[in-house]
Amino acid sequence: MKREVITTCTRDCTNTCGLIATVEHGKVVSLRGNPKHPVNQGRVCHKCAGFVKRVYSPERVLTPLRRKGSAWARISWTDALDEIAGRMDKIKERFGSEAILYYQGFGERTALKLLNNRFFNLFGGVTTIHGTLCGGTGQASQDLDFGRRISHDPFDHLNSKSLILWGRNPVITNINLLPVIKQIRKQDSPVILIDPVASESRSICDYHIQPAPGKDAYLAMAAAKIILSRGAEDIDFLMRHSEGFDAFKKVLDSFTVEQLAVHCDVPVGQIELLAEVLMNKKPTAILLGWGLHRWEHAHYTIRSIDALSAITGNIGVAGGGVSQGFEEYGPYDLNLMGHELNPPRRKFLMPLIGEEILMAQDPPVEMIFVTAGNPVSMAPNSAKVAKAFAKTPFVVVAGHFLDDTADYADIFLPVTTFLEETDIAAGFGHNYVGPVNRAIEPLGESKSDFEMFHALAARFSFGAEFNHSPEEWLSMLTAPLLAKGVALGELSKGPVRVPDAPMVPYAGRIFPTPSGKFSFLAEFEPPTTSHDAEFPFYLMSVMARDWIGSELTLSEQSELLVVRMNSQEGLKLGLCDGDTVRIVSMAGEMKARLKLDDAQRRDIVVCPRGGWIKAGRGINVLTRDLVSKVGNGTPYFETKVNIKRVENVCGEINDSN
Ligand SMILES: Nc1nc2c(c(=O)[nH]1)N[C@H]1C(S)=C(S)[C@@H](COP(=O)(O)OP(=O)(O)OC[C@H]3O[C@@H](n4cnc5c(=O)[nH]c(N)nc54)[C@H](O)[C@@H]3O)O[C@H]1N2
Ligand SMILES: Nc1nc2c(c(=O)[nH]1)N[C@H]1C(S)=C(S)[C@@H](COP(=O)(O)OP(=O)(O)OC[C@H]3O[C@@H](n4cnc5c(=O)[nH]c(N)nc54)[C@H](O)[C@@H]3O)O[C@H]1N2
Ligand SMILES: [Mo]
Repeated sequence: MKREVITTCTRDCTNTCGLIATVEHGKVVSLRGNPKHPVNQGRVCHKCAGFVKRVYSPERVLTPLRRKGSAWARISWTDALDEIAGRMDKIKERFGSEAILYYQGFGERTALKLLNNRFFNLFGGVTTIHGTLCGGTGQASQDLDFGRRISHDPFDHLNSKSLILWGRNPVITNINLLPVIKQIRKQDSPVILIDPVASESRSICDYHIQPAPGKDAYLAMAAAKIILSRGAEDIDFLMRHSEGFDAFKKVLDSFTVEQLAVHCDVPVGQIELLAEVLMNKKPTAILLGWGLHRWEHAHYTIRSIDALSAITGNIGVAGGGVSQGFEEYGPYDLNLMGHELNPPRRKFLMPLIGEEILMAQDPPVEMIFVTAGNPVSMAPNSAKVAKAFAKTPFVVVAGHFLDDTADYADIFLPVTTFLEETDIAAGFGHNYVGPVNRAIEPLGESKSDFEMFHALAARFSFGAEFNHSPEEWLSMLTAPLLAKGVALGELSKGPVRVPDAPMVPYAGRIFPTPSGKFSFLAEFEPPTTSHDAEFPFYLMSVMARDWIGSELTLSEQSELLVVRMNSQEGLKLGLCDGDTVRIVSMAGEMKARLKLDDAQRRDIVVCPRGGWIKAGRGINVLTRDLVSKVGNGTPYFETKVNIKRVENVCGEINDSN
């Protein structure tokens, strides 16, 4: 018996690929790209085959677990949910419902996941999180310029005569962009990569500019100055469609191009090249990545880039724009989250989650419920997050594997993967909504978040209000799409483009700002940075090629994490390629395997994010918990480190301390 099921990848990734699962005897035997999906057109990355292995991994947890001392014991769903409901009632009675923290991670952001919040709101409203570990800084910054961040449809980039990947690494993170980039390069449109890291995406670009990390604002301003000095600005846009240009110009006037070049550590010749492309190869699409957000003053970078695009007349035109991503929850009726059912409830900042939990009073945090996240590994300053979780009297984690966060759980609830679920998925890399159709029965005793909260709701007086089938909820959640003419039946059959998503945002050059105009960055006061001899390198913990987020198993992590650094810097420290090293920061330290790499800047070390602490690969043991100045984002890359030798493959063994 062989069946094919049309579904959509729901993992936390820019691609959100359409998939076809082949099922034989109730088991998924392969997962391949759906050739009829307009975005991935049958393509998938190698992580897709890996996902089937993940679903059937012997390490996956398939029954509820209760902590008994330091060990886990199997319990029934009935006992697990009875205990959780009982604790929730008691906590509410004694401390109020805000003593419960609901932490929703990024693991899966499908339509039905919005109802997790509804459950907690029907309960009375608990403490939730705001701010982000991911991309909120860029969004908030672009909201200031454009009124609302709206990206060009990825297919609009086919109209571009040049394209800039600014802090984005699509070779690893967004394979569906690659054919678009290939196509425009064939048409002689140059592609520029701007990234302090010599990333994999160099292979698809004509030029690579490698600015000092976190200093792109100076680069964008220097290019803007050159363009203005040549009289190549779009005067009509500046006069009629923007405001605040004079103030921005004042900021530009306070520097010379040479000073700006020194600040961003890019030769003037390369900045001229960037300016030439912007002047002579119009329109230019600028694609911002998420790496750019991970700085305290990321808004200066993003707003200066927006300004550069505005000055060159690239806003509101086909093939132009500064695009940064899409809203995966955008197509749905967000009111169903139920936030209006209660007065506003307490929110904790995600970037400071450890601190927030530890400092909470009135009420203190008595319980944490985590779904689709692994904050102990993925939020900054792991030691502090772990301390906060350890101190909390009752922790429930719903997930697939016993990761670092599960180590602090009292109850672990096994959830299904998307292959076992019915749902709808939109993405943050394109404008399509895709069906999630159940390919196989839930493995073991696993339940979807939806079924889990349903069963939990049945233990409270509001149970009946939650009690609808997934199909009923999906028709309510997708009401805004249905109102735009999409049929619900269509949504379960295949991908559907959000009907009113623009190909080219701000066409007509009208902006959803109060004035209706594009708004320039008007103030610029970055902190002065000085060289830190103790911790000389920025730690660039970027997306891994072989996994998403922290979606790994323990057995996949037996090797040391590989950290790359510039060869000359390595030699200066007496280090050889392949050495075992310690990466040391103000917050902590960990071991790694060193890879010397001539192409890297001298002031950075580069490693993949997502490893687990218990496997010795949790990079956030090193990162500081800070919050960005705009957008409540997480400036992971403000962390500076040093590299110390543990074991030298060139001969001697010693600890250099
Ligand atoms: N394989 C894989 N794919 C993924 C993920 C994954 O874990 N693995 N995760 C998904 C998620 S959650 C996200 S948010 C996206 C992220 O997608 P991307 O934004 O493409 O990936 P990042 O690695 O976060 O950052 C991209 C680049 O930004 C650069 N960068 C960092 N700081 C600066 C700076 O100051 N200036 C400049 N110019 N560049 C800078 C980094 O060096 C990095 O190469 O990828 C998604 N796709
Ligand atoms: N140092 C450093 N740290 C970073 C970053 C960085 O660049 N550098 N990037 C940040 C970014 S961009 C992001 S998005 C965050 C991600 O941070 P998190 O969201 O905390 O981490 P993930 O590893 O994506 O967690 C996903 C978990 O959800 C589980 N899961 C998947 N589907 C479901 C489901 O339907 N239900 C439930 N209950 N669980 C499910 C998965 O098995 C996995 O355990 O990490 C951030 N952390
Ligand atoms: Mo992310």
